Amino acid sequence: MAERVDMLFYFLCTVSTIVGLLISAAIIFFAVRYRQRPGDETKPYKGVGISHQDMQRMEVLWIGAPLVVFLIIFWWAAQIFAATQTPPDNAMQIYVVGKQWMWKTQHISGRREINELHVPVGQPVKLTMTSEDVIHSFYIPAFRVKTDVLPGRYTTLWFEATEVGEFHLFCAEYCGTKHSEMIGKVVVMEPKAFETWLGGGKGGSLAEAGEKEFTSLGCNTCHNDKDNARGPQLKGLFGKHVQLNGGHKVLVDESYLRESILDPAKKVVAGYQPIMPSYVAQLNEEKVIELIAYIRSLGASGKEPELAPTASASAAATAPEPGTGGAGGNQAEDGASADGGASADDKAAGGGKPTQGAGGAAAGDAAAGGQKPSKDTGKGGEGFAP
Ligand code: HEC
Ligand SMILES: [Cu+2]
Repeated sequence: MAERVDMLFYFLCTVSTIVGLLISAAIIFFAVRYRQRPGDETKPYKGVGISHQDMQRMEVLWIGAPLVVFLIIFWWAAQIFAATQTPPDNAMQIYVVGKQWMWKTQHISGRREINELHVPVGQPVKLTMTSEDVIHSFYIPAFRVKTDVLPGRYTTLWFEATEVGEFHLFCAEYCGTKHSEMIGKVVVMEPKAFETWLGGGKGGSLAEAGEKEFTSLGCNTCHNDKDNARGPQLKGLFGKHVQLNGGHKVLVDESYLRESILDPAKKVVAGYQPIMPSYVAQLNEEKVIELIAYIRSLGASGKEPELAPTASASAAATAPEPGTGGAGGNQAEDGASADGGASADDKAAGGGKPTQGAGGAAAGDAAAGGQKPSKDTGKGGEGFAP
């Protein structure tokens, strides 16, 4: 993207310079040519002698020429803007949480970083970002990309690094006392080196962490494979269109999942009662991301969710009927078109998988019911800046 942004920038500079020089030259030329000479004050004024027709021609010219130039700039900039807003389908997914005053990044593999972002060269990367407090702005000057990071919603940014190396990462929105210290670096690596790095983290993947949350928060008491489940089936949900109470349809993306977890009553799935409690008090943004990664993994890879059956017995005993009818209606809405996102994500996850050996170790870890992925504040200290 940097090259395209730069070309437009140079074009703007060139046009501005040419126009600026022309105007300056005209000012100087006219000031000299039509300066007042001795005796001029006493001569009668004769007018400028431009015909009505000439005047009209000049008007057409000075309106038309800038219009053409501005339309070229608009068309060109719109192309670039559209490109910056449209991550390719095979983009690798990474999550970013901004807070006063640091950047926390989470890779699908489960590897976490603070004020650092490791990415492979030559691979489109899509960041899904949110803030835990105030407005921040994620800015990588060398890549010519910048997107505001807002509390309460997800924004995205994508880039494809074309060179190996380290690049500055800034917060570009004044966000409090230590705003100027909210800096870091983007480390672009050869794909091989990146995979090794990615596999070096401890703990399971994001989805595995999310799966644990899902069980420990009791989500599975309502969302499970049982026929009389009180909540809708979450398998294969991501990327589909869901029918809501009141007739609207929504696309299931990260924002929708986030809202469904933190403010479930806002959009109620058709055929269901708004019985799901809000988890706003129990979850921070990083945990919400883990849950989303888990729910995505249900749709993306088609792997069976391992929902612990504990506690669902008592839940089912009190479960009202309406849940089941709705589930059928919900399934019927599953559009065929919707699967693009999920399969794309599949690829991205595949591309970003750790190397065989390391990946096996990580999976083993998690399967053994191992520890939670270490907190970013760093007791695990897997590669965080000291
Ligand atoms: C008390 C039962 C219950 C629990 C516990 C519960 N949910 Fe729900 N959930 C529901 C019901 C009922 C709906 C459908 C109505 C609605 O949209 O609010 C729903 C809807 C959802 C949806 C939207 C599904 C769709 O098809 O659009 C998501 C995502 C979701 N829940 C995730 C979770 C997660 C994650 C947890 C745990 C943190 C959780 N739920 C805990 C009952 C529950
Ligand atoms: Cu900031």
